[in-house]
Amino acid sequence: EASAKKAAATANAGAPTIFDKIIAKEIPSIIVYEDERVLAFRDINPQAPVHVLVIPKFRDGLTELGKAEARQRDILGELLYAAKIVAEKEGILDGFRVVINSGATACQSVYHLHLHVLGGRQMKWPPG
Ligand code: DGP
Repeated sequence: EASAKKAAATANAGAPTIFDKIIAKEIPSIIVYEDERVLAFRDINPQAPVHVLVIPKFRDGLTELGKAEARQRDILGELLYAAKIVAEKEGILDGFRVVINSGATACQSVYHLHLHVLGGRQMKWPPG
């Protein structure tokens, strides 16, 4: 299992991030949903009563949405559908927000693509 984890990490282009350790369960997280390719866990710094991050388990160069390639369309769709499953599990299907910060100008801080699923309160628009 350790070598499989190492192989998966090597397949990830770009510097490792804290999310690699969360995927490997080397650091704890509160997992809300998980399948073979997607992991969803609670954000450590929640901005709403529900704040869950949805990430690909194999980053495969997907450091940020702005670097996505056509071959990654399937995983991008899976992440979005996982966001819906998270919203359903969390009981916020009546209204929730999905955010992707792509790049420093958008305040992205972890360079492993992730969707923020936010809800459980009245959201405002425009976002900051
Ligand atoms: P962004 O700014 O879009 O790159 O969001 C990164 C999010 O990751 C931010 O909301 C905080 C969250 N985060 C960072 N480190 C950890 C961690 O170790 N555990 C968890 N659960 N969330 C983290």
